[in-house]
Formats: sequence, structure tokens, C-alpha cells
Amino acid sequence: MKAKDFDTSYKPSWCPGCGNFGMQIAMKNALVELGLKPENVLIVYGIGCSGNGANFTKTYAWHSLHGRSVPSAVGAKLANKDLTVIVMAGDGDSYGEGMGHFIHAVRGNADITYVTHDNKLYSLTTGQSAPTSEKGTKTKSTPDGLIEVAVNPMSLALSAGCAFISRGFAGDADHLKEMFKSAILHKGFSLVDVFQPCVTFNKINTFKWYYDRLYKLDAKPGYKKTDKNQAFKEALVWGNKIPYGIFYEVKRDTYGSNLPQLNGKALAKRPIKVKDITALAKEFA
Ligand SMILES: Cc1ncc(C[n+]2csc(CCOP(=O)(O)OP(=O)(O)O)c2C)c(N)n1
Repeated sequence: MKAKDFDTSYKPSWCPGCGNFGMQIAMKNALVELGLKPENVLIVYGIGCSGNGANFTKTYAWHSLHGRSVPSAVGAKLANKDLTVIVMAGDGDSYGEGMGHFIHAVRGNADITYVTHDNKLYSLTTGQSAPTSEKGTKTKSTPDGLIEVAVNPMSLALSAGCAFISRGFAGDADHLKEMFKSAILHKGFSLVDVFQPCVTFNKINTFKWYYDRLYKLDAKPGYKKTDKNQAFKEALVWGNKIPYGIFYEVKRDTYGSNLPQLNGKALAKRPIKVKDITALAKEFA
């Protein structure tokens, strides 16, 4: 397989220079290097610019309702445990509409990879503030500056019990590819929050803004990704310097591994036992 084997006949409609391009190529290359084929993978998309990726990447794809990508993915993984199940959703979708689903899927440790396109805005709807926008940010929906403080996906995931927490950058597609590979290989819920500059509506968090600030955790002497205290410390770093890479990775039993019903063949591959439901149907007639 090559990355182009994951192309569709549609050309991406993202703005020229959009961070989604870097994320898309990083994901295709990660799938290639993991030896996965389009038919082995389901990507569940949120609603947004990010969600339009459903048309541009050849795997099984499910374009969910806004904020509902996680439950769709959890259900699909339970139905067919042989599939590699990935979610790709915007930061609005993930930490706004979908926030509850995110935390509860983390608690259960559903075996899915959660990739968030963190552009700090609602971009498809032309630039309203999102949960990751910084306090004081002026956007279309907050002309006098945002009142709320930003959600911190790293510390939030850590406190909810997530066993794989990472941050990537769309401007470093090789590093991002490695993040994606590690996240997909991890058994259980893996989070990759990706800084994805929106070149049209976000004039603050530009590629340059990130290049000037980002440092790699992987290269930090003495950093142990199994140490929750260290991970919390790094998760709270924000400002002139911002860390990226794998913050935290430990083993935890998955949601599916606690369900004896899933032992043996994937549910979707078992013969369907058709029951006569005539009597039951009559009760509702
Ligand atoms: C339930 C619901 N609410 C609102 C919308 C309108 N809507 C469509 S896209 C979008 C913004 C998505 O932003 P985000 O999830 O951050 O993704 P991005 O476009 O930035 O990739 C919104 C609010 C919708 N489709 N459904």
C-alpha cells in the first residue's frame, strides 16, 4: 500500500495551506506504515471542515452528527472488534458538543483512537470561538473577547483516566505520523490532540506561532511518559513554550476486554440468528 491508495476521486475542499492537509497525509502514511488497508479501517468524522475528510480518505467512513462521533465509534468497535476505529473531529465537535461522550469513552477505555483537529475555532461556520479558544480572544461570536477560559485537553484527559495522551502539530507531519501510529497501536482510548492552524479565520495561532513555541517532549531529558505527575506538569505548560508529543502512556484493560460476549468472533462476523418477533410486534400494533 502507498499513501495514494487511500485517496478518493475527490479533491480536498480545504483552504490552501489548511492544517488539515498535514493531518491527512500524516494519517495516510501512518496507515500505510502499520500495514493497514482501507477495508481494515473505519474513520468516524465529526461535523466541520475536519469532517469533510470523510470524502477525501478511502477507508470505511461514517460522517456522524455534530458531537456524536465518539459514541458512533465506540458502537462500531463493539460490533466489529477487528476494525481499527479512529475518530477525526474538530475541537468544537470534540470538546464542545461531544465533551460528555469524550470523558465517558475515556472512563470506559473504549479501544478507539481520537484525533482532534484543534484549530481553536469553529471553522466551517466561519470562525466562532470554540472550547479551546483562549480567554479574551475576539472572534465573530465574541467581539468583546471570550469570557470563558480554554479547555485543556491534556489535563482533562489525564484526570479522566486516559491511558494514552498526546499532542501533535499539523506543521510537523512526520512527527504526527509517529503519534498516529503509536495511538493506533495502543490498546484502549488514545487521544491525539493536533494543533491544526486555520489559515482563514485564526490569525493568532498560525503555523509560525506554533513553530516559535513548540518543543518535543520525546526529546526532553528525563521525561518518562509513564509518570502521571510529570505528564500533569507538562500538560499545564502554556505560553511562550508549549510541549508536544506523547505526554502519557500506560496499560489499562479496555472496555471490550471486560465483555465476555465479545470473546471469539467479532459480533459482525457471527451468523445472525433470526428470531420470530411476530408476537412481540403484535404488542405494539
Ligand atoms: C447539532 C449541530 N449544531 C451546530 C451545527 C452547525 N455547525 C456545523 S459545522 C460547525 C462547526 C464545527 O467546528 P469544529 O468542530 O471545531 O470543526 P472545524 O470546522 O473547525 O473543523 C457547527 C457549529 C450542526 N451542524 N449541528
